Amino acid sequence: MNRKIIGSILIAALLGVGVWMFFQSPFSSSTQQALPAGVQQDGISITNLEKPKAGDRPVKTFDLTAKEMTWKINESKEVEAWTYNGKVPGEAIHVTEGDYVKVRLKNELDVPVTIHWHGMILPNQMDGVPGLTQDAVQPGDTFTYEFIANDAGTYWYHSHQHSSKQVDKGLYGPFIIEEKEKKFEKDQTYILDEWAVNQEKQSLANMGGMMMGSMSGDGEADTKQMYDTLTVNGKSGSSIQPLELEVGETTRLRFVNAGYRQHRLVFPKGSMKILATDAEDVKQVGESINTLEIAPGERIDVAFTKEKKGQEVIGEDPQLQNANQMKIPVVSKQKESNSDINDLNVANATSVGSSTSKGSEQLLFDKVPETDVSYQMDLSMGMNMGEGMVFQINEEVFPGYPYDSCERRGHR
Ligand SMILES: [Cu+2]
Repeated sequence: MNRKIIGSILIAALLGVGVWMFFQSPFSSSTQQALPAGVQQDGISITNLEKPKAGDRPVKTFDLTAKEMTWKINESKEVEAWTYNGKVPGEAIHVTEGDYVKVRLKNELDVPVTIHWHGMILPNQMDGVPGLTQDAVQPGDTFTYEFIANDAGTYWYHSHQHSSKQVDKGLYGPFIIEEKEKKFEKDQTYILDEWAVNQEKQSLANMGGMMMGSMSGDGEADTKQMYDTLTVNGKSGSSIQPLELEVGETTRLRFVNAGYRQHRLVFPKGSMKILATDAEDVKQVGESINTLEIAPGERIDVAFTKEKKGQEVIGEDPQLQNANQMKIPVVSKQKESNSDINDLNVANATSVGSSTSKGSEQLLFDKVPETDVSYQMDLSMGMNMGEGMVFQINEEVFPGYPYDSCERRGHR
């Protein structure tokens, strides 16, 4: 480990809460464990820590190559994407609880990358946070991640190097840890995302020109207003692969939101039950719901049953922008007539509480615990000199201290 990293670690430890705040972005779920208190005490650098050992566990090995690809979103839209193994989302990784996982990352891009395993509790040096837990993997270099897949559930992986740009350009994929005994025979993962296709075209046309503010000139969109295309597993609209299911059949559906926008998915009424949020099993009690609000970075698993004959649809709430582009048709192999299409019914939609996180709390606890201290954090976008659009907490950007302007309430 170089001195720069040790420096970063010391600064990180000193800044404490400030760094914690920074890494609480939707794209770094488990990095609060990255503050390496042990480093100062015994002087061992994270990168020299001993790797986990496979023992007699089954070893599952995967190769992921980060590379550029022209990715076809549908018949008329394509983007210059950054991918793991030439696909968006990247190669799906399925392992079984208890497996020892080895992932060899090769970087064929001309920028450094890493892989962060979103939601997984891992040994620090496998967490994929450049400058904190590893050096970023340079162009042409490789790095092998090794860890035990401990807790069954839905996770995803993504680059953590300049993640606002690299995840946006497609460097993400599903990571599924299956239970030793699967509860559902059928199992399908859907990763939601949004793209700035038209901006990319304009930006390519203006290559070398002066692009101001929110446009970096290479297709990266920094503001959510610029996203004009919604995708499910990298495809949009009629290019989205239908879900094949017979009437009465139940499947596990795993949803991951890899984008910057909250999505609200509407299901046919009475067809869906929540199984887990963020890889934590939940028990859905009370009234049936048919709307899922899924925040950036969040994962929600549901059991879905095809109740009706004919084609059904799971899709973005039609009241939201570009909703038509995010529709998963549910079809049976038997021939169906067009008159049998059962489209989304928003009028009957009931959501999971007023926001997803509140809903998750309600799902996770029989009685939601009362808080002692609460902070108000207003998330917004602002303009910064030299940087263009920035994400802010209480109008501060890292390393600012957003609590200064926070109202601290109810402290005992
Ligand atoms: Cu993440």
